[in-house]
Amino acid sequence: MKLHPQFPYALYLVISHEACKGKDMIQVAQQAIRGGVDIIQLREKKASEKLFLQRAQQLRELTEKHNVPLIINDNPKVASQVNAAGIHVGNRDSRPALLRKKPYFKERIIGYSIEYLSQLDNEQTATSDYLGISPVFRTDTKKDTVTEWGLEGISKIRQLTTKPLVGIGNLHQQNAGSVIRAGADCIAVVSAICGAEDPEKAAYELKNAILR
Ligand code: TZP
Repeated sequence: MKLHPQFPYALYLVISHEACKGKDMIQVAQQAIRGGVDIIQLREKKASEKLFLQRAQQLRELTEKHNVPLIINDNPKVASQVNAAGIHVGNRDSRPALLRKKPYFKERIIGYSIEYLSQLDNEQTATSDYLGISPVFRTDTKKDTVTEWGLEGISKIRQLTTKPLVGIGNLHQQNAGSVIRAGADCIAVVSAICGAEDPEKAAYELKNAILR
């Protein structure tokens, strides 16, 4: 595969304390980085602001050491407090066009999830750096989703935009390659790495499946 020049990452880990199911989140992230994860998003939907910040700070220390960009899910304050590389927002979260006007996000990565084709024409898409195709396949990790894009959905979106596309939703070693071949630039996963017995091995095998 060829990396997208504006988003040169192939394997994207979306992590939370909860998804690590009792394992130490920072250790899981460290193993995932060793296995080949290129970029990490901290997505804490259930944590208090204080815990979110604490976890973000710990993850920032680790990612900085390994030169891996850290993206914060839908919390501009935490993102700027930890000097994150960027932010990811869903269709019902903060608006990319508004975030872009804030000095902190002017030059940082803004990711935006696509749930409807009509979003492709809006100002939010125009001001974001990459689009999350959410979800590619239905997943128990996030149940409040609208469209199951499938491989056909990715191909369709690929024809309509040159923006970097990040597929997410029930992706694993067996289907990651087909998602890239359908037109995605990057694969994002939660459980395929956080829920794996050996996160390093899981990341390594996923990366191979993508780059093959
Ligand atoms: N957005 C769309 S699907 C999803 C998110 C955050 C969760 C993906 O989790 P998993 O475990 O990789 O299916």
